[in-house]
Amino acid sequence: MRTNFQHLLIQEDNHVLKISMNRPEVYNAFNDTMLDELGEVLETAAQDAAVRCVVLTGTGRAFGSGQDLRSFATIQASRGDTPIKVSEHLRKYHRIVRAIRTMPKPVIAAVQGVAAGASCNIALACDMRIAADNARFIEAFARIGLIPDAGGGFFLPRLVGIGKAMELAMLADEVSGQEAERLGLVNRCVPLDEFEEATEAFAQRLAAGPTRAYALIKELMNQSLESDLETTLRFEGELQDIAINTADHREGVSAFLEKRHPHYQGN
Ligand code: LHQ
Repeated sequence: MRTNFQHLLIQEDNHVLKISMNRPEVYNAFNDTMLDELGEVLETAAQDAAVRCVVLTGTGRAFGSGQDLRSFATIQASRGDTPIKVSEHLRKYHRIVRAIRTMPKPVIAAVQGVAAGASCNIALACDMRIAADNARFIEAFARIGLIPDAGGGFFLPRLVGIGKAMELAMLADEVSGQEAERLGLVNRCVPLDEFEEATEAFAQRLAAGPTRAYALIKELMNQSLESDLETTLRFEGELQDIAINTADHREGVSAFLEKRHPHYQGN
């Protein structure tokens, strides 16, 4: 896997791939290079069997501040009075959201400090979120007359319900780490001085789990978000047919019967 990125730091340890967005001087705002690099590394990680859990985080005092407004203003200015079609540019975000959702392994967002705009929504697209108690989630879009993008229109109402999603999107107020935990926006919020250790423990636990079953769980949950009971029951059967034939399932049952901890290989 390529590790020499301009705006990403990459660490691989014990089957956990940690991707740190690294433009701390702008709170890790997305420019084109960082968007492309993140898309690339996520797609590579999806294919790499040695990676069994991915952690997405930010350096400095933020997870990320969304689109780099300075670099986008330059593009806007160069167009003069011609209307801009931002949907082309948003494809770079869609590549990232798709890579996260289809990745056959867990992806955790580890959020400390600011997570605003598209960065907030990339965190919401991850499978789970761990936050430090200094986290500041901001659906910042309406502050500048925009609407949630980068998947926020899909994940936000599904995570917090339609009423709260409307409030967060329209008022664009900050949500603290503790409040995010209460709302179900994050899975857990921990004190900042325990954040790194807690994130690592969370990721290592997932990386030691039955990775193939996790991939099937993702498929099931993704499908369930857009489906009815009958279709979901049928799909559960199809996926369980796969899970029951995995080496990890056999190991799990053997470990249970032998009263020991299972050692999952991820297949
Ligand atoms: C930034 C940014 C930033 C550049 C902080 N850009 N420099 C998609 C497609 C096309 C167009 C538009 O958008 C999108 C999707 C989106 O993501 S829209 C939403 C874009 N993001 C925002 O609107 C958030 C903008 N940032 C803020 O409102 C504040 O910075 C927050 C509330 C995040 C943090 O406030 P503070 O804690 O007071 O920090 P700060 O404002 O002092 O920021 C620290 C530095 O980071 C500062 O630089 P400086 O040189 O002055 O120290 C900021 O200019 C820079 N920065 N966000 N998105």
